[in-house]
Amino acid sequence: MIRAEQYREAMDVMRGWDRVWIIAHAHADGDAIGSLIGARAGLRTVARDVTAFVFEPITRRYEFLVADDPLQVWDDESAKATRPDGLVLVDTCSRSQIEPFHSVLDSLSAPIVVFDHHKTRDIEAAVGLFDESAAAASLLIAEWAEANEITFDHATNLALFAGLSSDTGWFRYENADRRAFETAGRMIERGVHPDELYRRLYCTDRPQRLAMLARIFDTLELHADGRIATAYYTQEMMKKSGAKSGDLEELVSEIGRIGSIVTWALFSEQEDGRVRVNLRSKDTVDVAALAARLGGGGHARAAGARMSGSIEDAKLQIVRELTADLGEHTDP
Ligand SMILES: [Mn+2]
Repeated sequence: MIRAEQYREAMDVMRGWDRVWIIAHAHADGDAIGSLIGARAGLRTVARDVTAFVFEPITRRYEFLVADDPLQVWDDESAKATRPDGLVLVDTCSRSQIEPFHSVLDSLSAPIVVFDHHKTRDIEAAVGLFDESAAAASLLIAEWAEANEITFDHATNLALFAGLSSDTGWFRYENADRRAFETAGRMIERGVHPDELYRRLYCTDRPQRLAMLARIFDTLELHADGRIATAYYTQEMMKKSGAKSGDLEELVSEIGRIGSIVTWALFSEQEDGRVRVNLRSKDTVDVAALAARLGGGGHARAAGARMSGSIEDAKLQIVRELTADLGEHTDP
């Protein structure tokens, strides 16, 4: 838990800033986007020039959250002209997650304030609001605003709720604790309608997403007596189904519906030919540890990394590692 006092001290540091940049991890998910929007709104109460950056255009699903106030897509050129007085990092504190920003980060003298709930941490912060027990970075932003008596407008409340709900799988995951529900409750009090938000976020899939799911399910394999599952997709499969990257968010969760599975992996061939692995675990297995060994990061129940070599090689390696991890947790 982070105390109200710590949130206020963080604000005292930020109060002196005029120009502020806010960044989150690449491939911004719901929580990253919610945190960016919330941090931007909060910072605007103290700083004159606040820009929240994403490294790619955001997923279509979340576009309505920033329809009136878009997030800035990062490009090195515009960054060359100016430098911020302070940098705020949300939903990550890991270099590998902000690759496009490396050259700027290395030459930046501005202090960094971090709001993060991940285990992996290798960026030096002037103020680190780290809380692994927090269900989402959006929750930390909401608490920070409350501690500093900042009132958000409706659009910002919606974005923070979207962030908190997406990182908790709409309040289904282990991290959906009392604090998450209570924070959500306060957002509802301020006018968020979860049913309406759910429809706008999750009942808007394009048929191409389901076409991809069908193809991915075709690749499904069970290992270790059905306790491990793997599946994959290739660029070729994307082409054939007509899916774009925006159609593919959180496909990995669909696999976990099989009862026998304890831990699972979805491999995806990236445009550059590298393989990304998304790892999930229902309990016992800490996939963050495995992801970290591969140079990636994440949470105990959801993590990811990039791997070189073929999908087949990656699969062999991951199944071997997950089998070993499972073994450690099996009672004799
Ligand atoms: Mn998060």
